[in-house]
Amino acid sequence: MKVLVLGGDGFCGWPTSLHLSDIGHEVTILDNLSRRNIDIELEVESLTPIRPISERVRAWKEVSGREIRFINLDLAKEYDRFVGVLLSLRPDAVVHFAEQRAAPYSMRSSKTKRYTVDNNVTGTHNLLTAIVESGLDIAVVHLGTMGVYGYGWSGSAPIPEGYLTVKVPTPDGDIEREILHPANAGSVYHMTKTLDQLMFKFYAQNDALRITDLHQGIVWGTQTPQTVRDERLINRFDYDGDYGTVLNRFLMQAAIGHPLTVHGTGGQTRAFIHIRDTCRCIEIALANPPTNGEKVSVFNQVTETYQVRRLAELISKLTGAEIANLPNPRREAAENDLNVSRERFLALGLNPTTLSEGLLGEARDIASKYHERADLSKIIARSVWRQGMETSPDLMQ
Ligand code: NAD
Ligand code: USQ
Repeated sequence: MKVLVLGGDGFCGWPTSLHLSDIGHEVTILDNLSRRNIDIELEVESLTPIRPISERVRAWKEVSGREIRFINLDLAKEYDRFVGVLLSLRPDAVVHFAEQRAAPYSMRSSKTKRYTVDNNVTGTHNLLTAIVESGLDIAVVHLGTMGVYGYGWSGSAPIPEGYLTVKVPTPDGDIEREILHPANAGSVYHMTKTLDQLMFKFYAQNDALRITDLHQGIVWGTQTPQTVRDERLINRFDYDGDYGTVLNRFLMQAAIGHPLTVHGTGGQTRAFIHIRDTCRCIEIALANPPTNGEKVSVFNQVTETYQVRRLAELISKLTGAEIANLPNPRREAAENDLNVSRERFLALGLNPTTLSEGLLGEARDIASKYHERADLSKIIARSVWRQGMETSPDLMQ
């Protein structure tokens, strides 16, 4: 299959591109390298030393004999060029990772709120309208987020895979309708993913586009069977207060002897998936697209749920790391349950990687190997959800 990977230089996009290439797909990466530029803006770097994209694809050719093409293009700003790419490449499928994905970054300032909305919403809309303009029948696989559902909206009922059946009272009695699960975003970033959903619904209905939306949980780990094949292929590992996600941050903090930065009581329960399973889920989604005219196909792309404080306790037990309960810079429920339906991927053959499978150690080893690259001043999360919210003290000065 010919696959165009939008955002293929990023944390999920790079290992997925290698995985798809390794199993025989013809892969082209399109990326504007904005994530690398945000690192420069935030004065922080991936803990792992990631190589320039041209070197990455060259190394992959040397190691695997397979070619991955790279196109530097801004999906949100270079619409005509993007239509040209679709017409010349004629991909069978597009995998869409190309969005600003950090909730804390999206809440830093009005500038980053506006950038996140402009980039994510316009980028996704450009993709959809470009496919229609091209006249090609291209399947879309988009990375959404578990955060579109919010946490605790429907009590203890499992969060369904995208759709909810509701009863609408009418003068003639109740009628049943299937609706998208109500959106309940917790940040400007998560809000853009709820807007993406509405655009997908419209284009699937109006233009019969074939769209799969994957509501992914928090991705942890860094390496995959492809990225370990050469150091030049190494995946990024974000640990800073904006882009680092909770489990990878805890593993890195434990490796350098930093107290584990639990926000509030750590009663927040979230969904998780290992990066290897992300790659496998995309492979499965590409192999099982909806048909033209079918509704958007939604999967919950998660393998486990954990409470933040339980994760901290688990890692503390493994490593002896201290736990610090910091004031929470976010506006979010202090405690929540999370019960997620995840039948669709399991039914299609996903064999989940769990936290207990030795991969915690692998991620910790990576963090130990590169610990000298860490800038300790970047660890504490400084981005607050509302003016006046308390920020946390530095724990290691
Ligand atoms: P990332 O920031 O590492 O990668 C995103 C890539 O997209 C970057 O390489 C960036 O340069 C590129 N990009 C952004 N805007 C672009 C534009 N306008 N034009 C071209 N390229 C652009 O993020 P990630 O962690 O790899 O996440 C990928 C996708 O998966 C995102 O949409 C994110 O919302 C979703 N997701 C990620 C996680 C996670 O834990 N990392 C969890 C759930 C969902
Ligand atoms: N948290 C801590 N300590 C930390 C970092 C985070 O307690 O040092 C807490 C946060 O307050 C939050 C939870 O851990 O309650 C998760 O935070 P996170 O930064 O790991 O994840 P989040 O902001 O939700 O975003 C990440 C990705 C995003 C993706 C989302 C999936 O950055 O792209 O969409 O996970 S989900 O959470 O399922 O919506």
